[in-house]
Amino acid sequence: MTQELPRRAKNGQAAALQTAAARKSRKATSSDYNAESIQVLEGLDPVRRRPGMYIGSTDARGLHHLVWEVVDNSIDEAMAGHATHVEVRVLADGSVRVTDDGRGVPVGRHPSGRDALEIVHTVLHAGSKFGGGGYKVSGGLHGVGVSVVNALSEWLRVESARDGAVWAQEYARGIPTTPVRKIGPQGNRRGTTTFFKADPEVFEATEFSFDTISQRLRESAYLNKGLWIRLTDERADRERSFYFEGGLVSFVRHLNRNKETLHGRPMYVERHEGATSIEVALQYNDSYAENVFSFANNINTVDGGSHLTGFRAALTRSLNDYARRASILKDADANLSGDDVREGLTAVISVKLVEPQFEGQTKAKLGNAEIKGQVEGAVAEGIGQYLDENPGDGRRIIEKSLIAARAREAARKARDLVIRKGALEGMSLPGKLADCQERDPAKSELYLVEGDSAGGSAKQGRDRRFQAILPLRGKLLNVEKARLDRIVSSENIRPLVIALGAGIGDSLDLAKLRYQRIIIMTDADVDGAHIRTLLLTFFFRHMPQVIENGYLFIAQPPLFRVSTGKHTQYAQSEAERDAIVKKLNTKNITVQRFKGLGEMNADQLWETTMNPETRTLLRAEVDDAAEADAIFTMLMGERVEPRKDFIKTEARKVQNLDV
Ligand code: 0RA
Repeated sequence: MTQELPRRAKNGQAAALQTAAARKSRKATSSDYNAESIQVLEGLDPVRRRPGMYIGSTDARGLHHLVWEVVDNSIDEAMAGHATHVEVRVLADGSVRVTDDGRGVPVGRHPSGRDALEIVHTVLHAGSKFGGGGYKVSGGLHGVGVSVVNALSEWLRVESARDGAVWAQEYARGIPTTPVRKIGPQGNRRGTTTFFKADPEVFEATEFSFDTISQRLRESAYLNKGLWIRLTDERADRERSFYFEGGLVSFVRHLNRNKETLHGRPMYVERHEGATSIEVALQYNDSYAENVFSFANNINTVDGGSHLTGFRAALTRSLNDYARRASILKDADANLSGDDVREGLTAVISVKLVEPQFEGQTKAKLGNAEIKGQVEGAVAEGIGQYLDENPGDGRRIIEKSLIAARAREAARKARDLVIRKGALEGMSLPGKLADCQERDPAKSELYLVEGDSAGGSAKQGRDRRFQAILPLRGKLLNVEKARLDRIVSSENIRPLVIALGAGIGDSLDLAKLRYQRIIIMTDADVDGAHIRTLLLTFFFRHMPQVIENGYLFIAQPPLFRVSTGKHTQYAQSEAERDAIVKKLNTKNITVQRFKGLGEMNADQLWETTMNPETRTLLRAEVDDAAEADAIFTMLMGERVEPRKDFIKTEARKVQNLDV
């Protein structure tokens, strides 16, 4: 290996220079090194041309994909049993360092003549060709390879401690700037360290978020019990370590941390079958929401798949079996449905398998058919045994499911009543709704407006051809604390459900949704924030498909109007107002602060908040379902203490509270 180095040095430098030149000319020149360098270029050029194809986007989410990619390689090494510690450090200059104590990325001459380390970092999808085997991930945005990170980094440096030495190589935008060099003896160091700086030419912003990284690393630590993960942020002198002896049991406890649970200890199932491992933890709480997360090879399979199907089948079957065994359900009683037994359920399902097949548009659905039966068998056996050993817990869970079944029946009746009543009135749309003329949902917008006076301005200001207005008055029901039967009969939610036209609960049919832009428009004050949160909770809990399809938006009314008599400008924040005032410095200006939507006249409301040409809308998105659930539980749930804690912490961040 050592004797290879001088040649590699020459080759490495040549490759770096020639690739840069070739990028301009797009032509191969004569020498061998050039031909090789062009191969390198062809390897990563598509990544720089279409980064979104490889990391999803170039916004904050795509940016963080760089970290996940590098960290996941280290976690793969830990899953394969070769590493125990992973450390992520955000450095003072905004670059990131990821270290593990695994075997080190292979170094040395590859049959192609180039160094293995260089190939892994400069050829698309090369990583997997170096064996390692085990639970490597394939498909989707995951496991695209460190070469993608390299291509999208202003610079990257990798160090691999193995075979008696520490080896290093550096790159700029994916192109080697040094050969693979021996930088010192191995000593007692082992494993891989990667430093990289996201390329500001590629990303809209290059600032990494401590909270986002922390959240993800915490989740990885839950999914890999016994693995130590540390996060350090030099920018703010913060540090956090994750290590969970209990793995998924700790995960479920964490998800239920602000809820009242029905049984003290989560149920836990672990089974290994050949190279496949299955792990499931679950615990019921007294809420009405289902909170089930599934993973395959540490990837959050948000669209479920065979492991989730197997889990659900086992849960319904084993709870019904138990209920009959314990004579809680009698011969004449109907079985509990899947929906009934999943009310108030928090569960995490994690499978690890050698050749995962990820399906669907987002590659977030596990396809391997054999997994269904394996999960179903393991879970049915585990739950059955738990219930027999803990009959008190069993009874509480079955009773909760029975109440859920009755509530579902009551909701069905209430819904039928609503529909029949609507039919009797001839028109099923609520009287408060000022509908639009457009009938194509893709072109229709519904504004949900706080209060009658703002509703009035909105009705006058709108473009009635495609904009409908539904004023919401009075207290909105907190859906977090209510079951579906109360929700469909609530005075404020029912008109909303009817106006949307898609039904709710079991009968929800998104194809019938009358508007594909649903826009929450509330005042920029505390009451407005409250109503907005209630509405977001409603959609998140009862019509998540509306959010998933990108149909839910939040309007951004301005806070200030700055006018010079001739010209008028609007500002959405104090900073924006100050900037405008500063610009107009030589002039006579009036600044008006809008206390609420009702203070704006119809023209102003149209111009600032409703006109598609000039308005800004925020789209509601759920990035992290576990975190979103935790926040809604905390903001809207039964427990007061977590809410107080949250308000205290968040209050420190608030600069200007408008009460
Ligand atoms: C394939 C083979 C071997 C190590 C790795 C991959 C590896 C890759 C990364 C990426 C980050 N940390 C890593 N640690 C290890 C080694 C094969 C061998 O030594 O026999």
